[in-house]
Amino acid sequence: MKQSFAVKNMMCAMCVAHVRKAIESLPGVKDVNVNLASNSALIEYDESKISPEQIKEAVVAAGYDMDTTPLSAASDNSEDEKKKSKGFLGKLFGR
Ligand SMILES: [Cu+2]
Repeated sequence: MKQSFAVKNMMCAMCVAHVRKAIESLPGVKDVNVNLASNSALIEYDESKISPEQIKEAVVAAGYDMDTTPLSAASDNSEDEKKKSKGFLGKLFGR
């Protein structure tokens, strides 16, 4: 499962490193990519081993905050792709 979550209270690269460390040290987390510009963390995790709530706990323990509801941008990627191809086909058929 790969999802993006909103992370709050990050101010600089050090914060990003703290948040990343807190998340990546958790069991069940395979990969973490924390983005300061978008205040988000793209997390690849095993949902049978860890929940967003548990990930949030680690982020809060590190001094930051995280939404447990995934950002739609990450989970809706396939939807966007569908829309794009629909538009492309629409153009192709002159609609
Ligand atoms: Cu900082």
